[in-house]
Amino acid sequence: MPEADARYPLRADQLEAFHRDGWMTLHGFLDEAELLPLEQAYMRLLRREVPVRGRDYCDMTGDYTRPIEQYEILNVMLPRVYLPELGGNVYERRAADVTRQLLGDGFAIDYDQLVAKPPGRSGAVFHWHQDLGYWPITEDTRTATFWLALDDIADDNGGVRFVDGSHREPALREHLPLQGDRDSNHTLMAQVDPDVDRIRSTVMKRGSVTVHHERTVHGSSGNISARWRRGYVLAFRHESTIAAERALGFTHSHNDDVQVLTMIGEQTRRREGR
Ligand SMILES: O=C(O)CCC(=O)C(=O)O
Repeated sequence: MPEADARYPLRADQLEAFHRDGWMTLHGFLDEAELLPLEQAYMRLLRREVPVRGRDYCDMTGDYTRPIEQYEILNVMLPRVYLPELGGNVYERRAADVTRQLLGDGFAIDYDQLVAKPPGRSGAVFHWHQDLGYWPITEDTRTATFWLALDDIADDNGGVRFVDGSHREPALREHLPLQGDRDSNHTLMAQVDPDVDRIRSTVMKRGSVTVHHERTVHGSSGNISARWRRGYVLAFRHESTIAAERALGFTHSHNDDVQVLTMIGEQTRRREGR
């Protein structure tokens, strides 16, 4: 039984929304007193007061070589590895309680991540994608990915948008290389048709979270506002899945040198006749 402050009983309509749409918003997930220490830790990592190794501090727009001052997105992979005091915080514990209600027992944090867009970064785009396409093939793929807002979120500061029900499609969508050149740009983009797909934005206050399924198509536009857009991601997967990933040498660090044979990679190779 989780500690009292970690309990977050879901209503029936929230459970239903996650399974029907492939994502949901939980408003007011953390209160201001709970957010403040997390925000302090977040900013220490973002300001590089805590050392982060190699590519785990990077821009997520596909360019690892750009000087930090020119980053569009400030991304920190595996913050709890670099700042162990983050481990076991109230966000982690409450999200674990929600995961248990959504997916059952035996789930743990596979990885965490900070995804920040400073004000006025129109290039801070996460192209449409399905998370599962970037991960190794495992028997059990179930995932609950939490995205905690440290700022009020809307479309203008690059809030995440989701394609409702896309997690229920029989296969992953085809992901095409951006700019048609897989070698110079490693960004892959899922095909989304605004005339057919039901695209929904997230509009939520600081302290709220979205939770999404590993197959739900999602992405976000640049930050054209004068305020920050800071997200703190936690992904829960089954302990057996995490063990299978680690056995392949896959840790979600951008320093991993394992060549992951993703489903998207397969699709791309097939399409290019390789
Ligand atoms: O922060 C974003 O805009 C996208 C994050 C994302 O793709 C994810 O958490 O899976």
